[in-house]
Amino acid sequence: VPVVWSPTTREHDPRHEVWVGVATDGTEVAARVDTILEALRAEGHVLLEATPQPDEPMLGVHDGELVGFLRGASERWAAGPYAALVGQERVVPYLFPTPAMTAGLPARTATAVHADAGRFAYDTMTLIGPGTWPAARAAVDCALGAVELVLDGEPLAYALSRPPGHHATPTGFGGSCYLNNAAVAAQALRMSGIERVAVVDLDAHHGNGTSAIFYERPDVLYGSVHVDPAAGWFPHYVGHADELGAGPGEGANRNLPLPEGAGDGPWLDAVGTLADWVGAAGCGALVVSLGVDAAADDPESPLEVTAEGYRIAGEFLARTDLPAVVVQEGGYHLPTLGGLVAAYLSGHAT
Ligand code: SP5
Ligand code: ZN
Repeated sequence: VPVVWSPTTREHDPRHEVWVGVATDGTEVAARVDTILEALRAEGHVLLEATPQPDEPMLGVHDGELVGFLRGASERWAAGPYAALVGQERVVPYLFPTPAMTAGLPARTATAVHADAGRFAYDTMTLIGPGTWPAARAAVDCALGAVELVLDGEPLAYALSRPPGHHATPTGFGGSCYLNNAAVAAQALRMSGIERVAVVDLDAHHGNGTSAIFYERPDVLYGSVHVDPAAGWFPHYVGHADELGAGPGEGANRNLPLPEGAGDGPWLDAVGTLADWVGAAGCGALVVSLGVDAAADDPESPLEVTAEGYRIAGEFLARTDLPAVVVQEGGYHLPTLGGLVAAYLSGHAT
């Protein structure tokens, strides 16, 4: 399976996440790239460096204001007084102008970048450092490189995109995600003339960003299996079973939340349901949001999926017989991360 990656994705170093008011160690670290690369190299996959790709598919799923903010935020922070004053190199979202604060007032921007960040950030865990923009943009290039390979006739290509993307919405960032790599891939497949595209999301968390991007669109199906947000898990407010899409997109969104502790049995039942659903929906291509944080040893989710489970999930999605772009999402247990990705690809490639 061709693997598209970029050394630039290593430049994003979150270092910390501000979680319940505490600066915990960052989970979405640059070393993820290298451990996955090594595992895939060892399996004999072909590694290809991403090349710069056009902005259009990205701007087809994200508001230009979000993109502009992400591009400029780190420099704004460095130029202001606080970076040196507090000894913090990263933009930490600090104030959120939610309707609870600003209802009925004209929309405004904020001069201070840490307050302006609240127009786009929806959590405090997703910090912006000097390397964040180049890495996030390179992650999009990885996804678009994999799309290009599939449009050129590869049945399956893998994008080692990092930082991940599925929590990034049309106008917002959060959940360690800045730009929605998988959604950009789906949009690029659509723009190539494929009339209907499916996104199947295997990450342990619901991909609220991808869901939001396509919620009212009938041309991109979104299906996800994830730990039930109602059980107290990120993204908390989105990912429930009754979210079915809206307007022309009604019926094109499908969420299969699982209880804490669910393992291969119920997880693979859900993956099979999603594979059958997208396989019967008249799609011309598939994007897989491959988070491997549903694995039993992953510190960020309570699901208990095995590497063999991921391999079988790949087999199930291969049965859709759709050309497929697999995009990396979460997965945080460095010792097993690469093996889980390799397991999935071995199942999908057979
Ligand atoms: C792409 C993806 O998998 N994003 C995950 C976003 C959810 N992160 C929630 C983190 C909650 C608490 N983490 C505690 C970390 C302690 N080091
Ligand atoms: Zn996740």
